[in-house]
Amino acid sequence: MNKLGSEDLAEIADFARKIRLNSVRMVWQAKSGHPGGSLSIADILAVLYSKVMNIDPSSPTMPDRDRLVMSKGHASPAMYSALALRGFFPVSLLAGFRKLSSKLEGHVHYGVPGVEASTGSLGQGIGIAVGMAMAGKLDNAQYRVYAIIGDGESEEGSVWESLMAGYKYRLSNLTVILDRNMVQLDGFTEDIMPTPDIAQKVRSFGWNVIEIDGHNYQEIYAALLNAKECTDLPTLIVAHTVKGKGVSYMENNPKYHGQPPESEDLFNKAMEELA
Ligand SMILES: Cc1ncc(C[n+]2csc(CCOP(=O)(O)OP(=O)(O)O)c2C)c(N)n1
Repeated sequence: MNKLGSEDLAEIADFARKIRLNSVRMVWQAKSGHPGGSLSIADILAVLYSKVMNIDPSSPTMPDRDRLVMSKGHASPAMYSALALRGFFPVSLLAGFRKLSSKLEGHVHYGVPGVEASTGSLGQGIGIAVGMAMAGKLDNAQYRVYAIIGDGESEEGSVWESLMAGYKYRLSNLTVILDRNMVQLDGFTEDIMPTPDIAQKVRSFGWNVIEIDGHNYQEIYAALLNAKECTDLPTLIVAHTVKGKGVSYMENNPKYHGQPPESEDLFNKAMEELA
């Protein structure tokens, strides 16, 4: 079945809503962090962690688990929220984000249950995922590897080296999701380094490429299943998203790439809009 039922949809919506609420709250409490690129991937994480990935939070290192590398490692608020809500560690620990003595560092950190690789230096995580997928093939293992990359991140040459390797080694066990929100750190990707028709570019690298609305649960789910069914090529899902999705004043606003709401009023407004 490639379609989600109404109960599944409601469950995913609730999961995504909680990822967003927790992400903004964490950045607000820490007085630093990255809300925009966390809000853009909340729906994708919700589908992956609730309906697609083979994981067991009570056994986070089971050998055949699916692996996810958050290559855009600054999206740690969303990643940690998804893992906590899924049961890898208590949700109460999210309050320690970016604080001394907490494991929840500002960028996704190995050692937090459910995290497969430390990331934050853009362009590195996708290469780690390629290595994991190669190991999986060599071992004849059943697991799949997922990587989430940013469009600003894709200005790194190492992303394209990884894409070439993914094709050469026919890593059909690898799904890369590109968060195509059109915004990077301090501006719009198409002003800073345009990549028109990035789907076509990656297709020409030999990959199976699917374009979706990255906030539509049915489309996210169908694309992830399509990737699983593609047994001879790695898959790139170009997920068209909105940076800051769900908080009106953050949407498409580069300012909220890496800063919390400036006032308690703005924080409360975000909480109300996301509730
Ligand atoms: C190698 C490297 N260069 C620069 C940075 C600083 N940096 C952090 S996030 C970011 C922008 C990333 O944009 P994008 O990949 O589009 O992320 P998103 O908009 O999805 O949050 C930059 C330049 C970094 N973390 N790593």
